[in-house]
Amino acid sequence: MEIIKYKKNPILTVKDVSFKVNSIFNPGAVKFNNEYLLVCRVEMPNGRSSFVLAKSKDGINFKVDAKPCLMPKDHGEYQKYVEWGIEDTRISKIDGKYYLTYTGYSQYMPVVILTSTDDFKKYKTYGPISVPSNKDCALLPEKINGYYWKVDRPTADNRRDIWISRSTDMVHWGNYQFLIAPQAGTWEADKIGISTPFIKTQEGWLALYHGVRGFGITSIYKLGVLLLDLEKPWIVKAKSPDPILAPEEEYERVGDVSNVVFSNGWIVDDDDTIKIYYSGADTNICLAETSINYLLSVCK
Ligand code: M1P
Repeated sequence: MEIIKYKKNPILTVKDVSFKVNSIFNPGAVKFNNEYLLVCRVEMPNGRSSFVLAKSKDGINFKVDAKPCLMPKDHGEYQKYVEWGIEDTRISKIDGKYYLTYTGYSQYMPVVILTSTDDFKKYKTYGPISVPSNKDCALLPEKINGYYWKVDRPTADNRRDIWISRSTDMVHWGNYQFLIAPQAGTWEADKIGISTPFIKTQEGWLALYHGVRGFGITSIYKLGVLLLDLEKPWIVKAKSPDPILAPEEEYERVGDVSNVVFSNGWIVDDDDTIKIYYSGADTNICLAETSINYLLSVCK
């Protein structure tokens, strides 16, 4: 199975939200209590984002909750690092608990925030697990060699590379290592960032990443595939030379930010098909289906 975009995309828009928002997009995704759960970013009319839950029995038809589940004001002593909003969570189930890694925006610029939950009702935040500027953080779903692993994108001068680091408690991180840089002269030449959380496969740790290329006053966001070594996740085993998902349809081309497909959540179904939840033009939530086999096959 290649990539099949759902024919009735988008599956969620502002019309599905009962409170006033500018947009709903970039959801983290997880299966919880036999339901598909999206932790969606809602950009409020003032331009600052919070998260709201959307739930579904079939992974296609979602109902959005009547109010946000997590807002900047819920961050206690860390509120100053999320004053301008929380964005684009990745969700990983580790040791039976759900960990959310997302961007906290503030006058200090983007940092990665770590928060956990058992039930998507109560949340415990651990505050920033990076210094600025850093974002697009995904965790590996299990310990390797006694360590937790996170992959993120620190920014320095004109570098936009992806790095990996490790931790024994998920709060204190070290052993930072460069992982992969944008490939010059290609669709991802300007910057890359990890998109989805990692999935364990026989071939390695599999994730989607986004690549960006600028053309004059506009940029195009597309998605590719990354595969890390199972035992030594600091080694890139393979990546897709070409993007696997790109803005083509009007709902991906036209919106608050044109020509963007962006994903930070996917769900593996029992039969090995994967539902990729992604957003078109930073404005809606869409669905595409594929299989692990296909994603592995495009990695060279
Ligand atoms: O507008 C596209 C995306 O731009 C940013 O992503 P990144 O910094 O990784 O390039 C984020 O603001 C993201 O939310 C947005 O979808």
